[in-house]
This record gives sequence, C-alpha cells and structure tokens, in this order.
Amino acid sequence: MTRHSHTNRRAFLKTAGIGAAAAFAGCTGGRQTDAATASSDETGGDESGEASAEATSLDPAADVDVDRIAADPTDVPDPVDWDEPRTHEVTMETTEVTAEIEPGVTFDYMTFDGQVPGPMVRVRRGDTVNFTLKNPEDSGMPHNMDFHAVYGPGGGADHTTIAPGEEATIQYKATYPGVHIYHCAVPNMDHHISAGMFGSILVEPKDGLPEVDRELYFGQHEIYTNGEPGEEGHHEFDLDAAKAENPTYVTYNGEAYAFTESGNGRIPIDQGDRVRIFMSNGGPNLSSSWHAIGNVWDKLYRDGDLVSDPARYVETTPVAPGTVTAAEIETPVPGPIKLVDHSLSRVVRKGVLGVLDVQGEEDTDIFDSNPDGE
Ligand SMILES: [Cu+2]
Repeated sequence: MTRHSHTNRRAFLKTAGIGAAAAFAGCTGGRQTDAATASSDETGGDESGEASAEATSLDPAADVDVDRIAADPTDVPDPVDWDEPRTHEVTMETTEVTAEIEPGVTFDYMTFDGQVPGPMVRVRRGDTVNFTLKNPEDSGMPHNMDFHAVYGPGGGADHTTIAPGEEATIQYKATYPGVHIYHCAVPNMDHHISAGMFGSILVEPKDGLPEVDRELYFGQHEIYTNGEPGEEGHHEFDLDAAKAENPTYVTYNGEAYAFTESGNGRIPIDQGDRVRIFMSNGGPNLSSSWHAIGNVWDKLYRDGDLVSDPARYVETTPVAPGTVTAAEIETPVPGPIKLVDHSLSRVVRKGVLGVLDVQGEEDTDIFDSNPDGE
C-alpha cells in the first residue's frame, strides 16, 4: 500500500477547499465550526477554540497509509429487488492502516476493507451468504468476524479467526430480518473495535422495505488513546482509557467532525427527500443517544427491528453498542440537520457530529426566521 505523508492530506483538503481552518488549527478546535453551531443550538455555545489538552508526550504524527479513513455515508448497496433466495459471495479483508482522526492527529486503525465502518452487506431474508475473510500477510494481528445476523458459534467468529496470511470461509443463511452489526471478536475485541473493526449487515424482510429517496449509513464508535482530543501527534490505543470507558474521541465513521464543513464536508440532501439513515454503534462501550438537531425520527426502526411497526416522531433514541438502528426523516425545510449523540460533551469535545445540508426553498409556513419581515 502506498504511504502518504499526512501533510499530503492537508494539502488535499486545502486544494479541495474543505479543510482550510482544520489544516491550520490541526486540532479539535479546528474542526469545530459546525460543532460550535451545534452546541449553540442546544448548550449555549462552546468557548474552546483550542485543544483542551494538557500536553502529554505523544510521538510525532505518523505517516498515513490512507488520506481518509471515513467511509462515504452515501455508499449503501441498492435495495433488494429479487424475490427468490440467492447466494451472495462476500469477501472482506482485514486491513491495518494509519490515518488521521483529525488533521495532525494520527492513529493506527484496524478495519474491514480499509474504511470505518466496514462496508454494508445487504441481503434478503432467506438468502445465503458465503463469506470469506482474508488477513493480509503484513498484518500485525489475528482477526475474525462476528455477524449478529448469524445463528452459529460466535456469529461466525469461532471459525473465522485467522492469523496474518490466512483466510477463512463460512456459509450461513440470513434466517432472521433486521439490520445488524458485525465486528471483530478476538480476545482484545475492545481494542479492535475501537480501532474501527465493525460494520453492518442489512437483512431485508421478504417483502422489502418501504421505498425512500435516499439512504445513508453511519458508524459511531469510541477511540481510546493516550492523548487528549485535538492533541497533535500519534495517538496509541490506551487500555486504561478503554477499561475506564473514557474515550478520547467519539466519532462518526472514525473521524472527528467527519461530516462538517471543516471535515469531509456536509452531506447534501434535496429538500423534500425522505431519507433513511442506518446508524451502527460499534461501541465498544458507550450507548449513543441518537438525535437529529432540527428534525425528528419520523419513523424509527428501534434497535434495527424492521418487521414491527416503526415508532413515530421520536426525538432521541438509545442505540446500544452492538446495535444498528434505522430511522427515516422528512426534510421539508432547507438548512442543516445535525446528527449527534445527545450526550453532548461527546459532540463539542470529542468529535461525534455529522451534518446533512438540506438544499431548497424556504417554506415560511413551516419555519420563518424573520416573521416580521424586517
Ligand atoms: Cu480484529
């Protein structure tokens, strides 16, 4: 794999016009444009423009293997359009890569297919999955795969535990519907999940899901390191922080402020679109209080249950670690919709924020920012 200097990513971000502030600030403060707004909506504002860190002795930021660890939330497989059982050949590779949590802050990630979260697998109830896991020779760790969509030992983990240079195949039937998590489940699973080893498998009910205009896929998880949020340098996984369940970062898709103006950009949405969002919580430890600032979960498929009637108009919902929840939103007015964990210190201090940018015409019947017309 080609190794790039992390300065290349900064240059890229600057060229792309999406990371100027972050490129210079190089800290959590540098990515807080959207976060500060999020907090001012609900918490009265965030005054910290700089890293809150007491400096520790981190190694310098490492060279990165990939310019971006965050999976694209729009990268969702197409809906099921078949009505007879199928067999799917699914292969994933366990890749260990160094990347930035935010500019100037590097971390050694472990992933399925080089991104966080791992790719979504989408099948129909009754389909068969022929799954192969490959662990490259240059890996430093054994890995495996526990699918929560599987009846079987360890959800598949017992028969997919492989050393570097090995591969393993299991076959299973997707017997029950729902959207479920998958994750690495080796003995140090808290480390491996904190390094990024989780994703989602969506088993559609036989009659499918209601049609929507857009689908998005996010993964929340915690990164436990020996540094402080925003502290430049190379952050190592920290077992004591994990045991204390005190993460340095809480992120969507493995990056602080991943989908904001100063991160990888907001996600554009056309006004009026019904958007279904799949939110996987890899954990390894913290439950998310999932909320969309400026919106409501119009339909909530609580805990990823896709066969019960969805709950309606829920403001904030718990998403336990090891769970994928699905929800649909309406987008009647333009403006930002901020996806957060409503444990808000995780937003303004630790990075968990993703912004949808609804683009369209004002509808003053629904929301009028200037009712006196002045
Ligand atoms: Cu692993």
